[in-house]
Amino acid sequence: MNEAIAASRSAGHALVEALVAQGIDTAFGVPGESYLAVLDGFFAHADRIRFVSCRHENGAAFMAEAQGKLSGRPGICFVTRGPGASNAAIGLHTAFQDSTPMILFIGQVASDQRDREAFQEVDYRQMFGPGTLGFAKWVGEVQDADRLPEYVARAFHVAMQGRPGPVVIVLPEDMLREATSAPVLPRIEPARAAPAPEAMRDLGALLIAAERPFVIAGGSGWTAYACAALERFAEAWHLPVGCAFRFQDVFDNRHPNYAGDVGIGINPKLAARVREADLVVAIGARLGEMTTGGYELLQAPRPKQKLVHIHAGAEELGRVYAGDLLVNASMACAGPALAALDAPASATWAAWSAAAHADYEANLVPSPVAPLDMAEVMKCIDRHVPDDTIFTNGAGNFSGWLHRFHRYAGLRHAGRTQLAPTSGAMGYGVPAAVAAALLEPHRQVINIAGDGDFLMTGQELATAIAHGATKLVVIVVDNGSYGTIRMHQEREYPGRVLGSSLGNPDFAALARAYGWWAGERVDATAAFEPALREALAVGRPALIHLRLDTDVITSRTTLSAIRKKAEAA
Ligand SMILES: Cc1ncc(C[n+]2csc(CCOP(=O)(O)OP(=O)(O)O)c2C)c(N)n1
Ligand SMILES: [Mg+2]
Repeated sequence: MNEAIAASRSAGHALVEALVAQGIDTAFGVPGESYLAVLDGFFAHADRIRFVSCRHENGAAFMAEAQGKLSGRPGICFVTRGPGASNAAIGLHTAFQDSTPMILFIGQVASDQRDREAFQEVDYRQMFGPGTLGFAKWVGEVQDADRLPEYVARAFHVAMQGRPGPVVIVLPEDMLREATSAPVLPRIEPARAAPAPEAMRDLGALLIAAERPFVIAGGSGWTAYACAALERFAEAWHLPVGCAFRFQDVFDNRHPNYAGDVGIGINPKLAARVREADLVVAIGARLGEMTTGGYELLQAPRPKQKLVHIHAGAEELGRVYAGDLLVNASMACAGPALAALDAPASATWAAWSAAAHADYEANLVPSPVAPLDMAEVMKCIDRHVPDDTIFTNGAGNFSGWLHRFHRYAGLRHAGRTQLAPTSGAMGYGVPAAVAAALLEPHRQVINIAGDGDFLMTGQELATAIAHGATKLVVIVVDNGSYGTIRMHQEREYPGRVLGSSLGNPDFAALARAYGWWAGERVDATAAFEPALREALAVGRPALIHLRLDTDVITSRTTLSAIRKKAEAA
């Protein structure tokens, strides 16, 4: 495309050209009459970019969020005004909490109808604007077709720079139809903050002075190169490395320095170790509620441990914690700087580090459960799928077995292998899996879903078939319950159970109705392996329905034990 003289075309076409120029080959959405000119642009450029039409905007937005997580560049979602934008809000919230680059384009009423509460009119700057913490880094509205490339370019910059996150671009219907000869702008690379040399020297000094250091790695913006550098840093300094909540693929789980995940359902020994550390070096992780055990493992606002926090977003530094050293740096620059730090010949804490890994290994040994042992299910999956398999999940206790027993291959070897919402959004797993299967069709994708979680976005099974996904297996863990909530009820109000029981469909029959393969329901551990073999070999999307006793509420305890304890208290 010649940048200097672009032929005149509608702004809708120019927008699709701009996405192509940014390297985007897939956009997700649900069509609406508010952005027909953009759909026509997708039609015109169908040889270079596809529009994946979804069955609900929550599915489309989650798919775009997953695209952002997988690629490190903004995931792209298109929705129509009021109703479409409202449905897509959960994807924005997830991208915000997970620091995922994403752009949500929303069709808007025509400019000459504005402010009348015209059909489906919403003011998105108010709805998602920076005043509403948690939805968007920036909301822009394009008034002038000639400035559309400028808005798209800024959206890409804002979504990727600093702490990555979602951006909303509002597109008035009449603007999209206007002709423009504005040239598209070249591919954007985010500006990246690098750590100052003095900061690295200070970090070295803090490490030398420490006795029990601990690294928490996580957040977004990691590259394979930066992850490899982090590994070299951990090896040279003999540091134990834990991964932040739902960023378990930042560090290879099989590496001898790996200490486990610092998230929900944390290994108690790991929690004790983080508390006991005298220096915590948080690299890329946000230090949110889930990673800090409710701001308790690291006490807010002044932790007992010395704290070094390295983060790409300056506004994250000192937001909650008064750290001893705050370093504003992108992971792409921080990784190599850490690897370049001169390490001492030996570290006094080498045994502490080895013990951290031994605790992680010991935590992989489950206590047996009958008739269906979820730990064995996870181990069986790991035996049958390659390292670069992408695992997705939504929210619910079922995810605890995945997070505890699956060993995520590090991003440095396999790219991202974990698509999971730190926002705790139920319904994330199915659309994320469909997106992954469409975007990276050569890789196997496994979604572990809860029965509650699955039905929030299960309609996207249709999208998987319509767009030709193949290497995709959904495993529904059916305990007949919004089990997580039941667990909290039994803890806080023992025996007073309301609203958490589920009447479920026949999940396998449902999947078959969508054109998926599904076998017999799996009620016992021994039946899982043959079901998985078939699902992996069938050549089209497959669903496995597992029946789990409601009482088996986590990998560590039962509902009856929780209730008994609460009643005794
Ligand atoms: C969109 C959304 N709605 C509600 C919740 C609150 N919530 C968290 S876990 C959960 C139950 C999950 O049920 P299920 O998927 O069956 O998993 P289980 O806990 O039974 O393993 C609920 C309702 C949430 N996290 N997200
Ligand atoms: Mg359930």
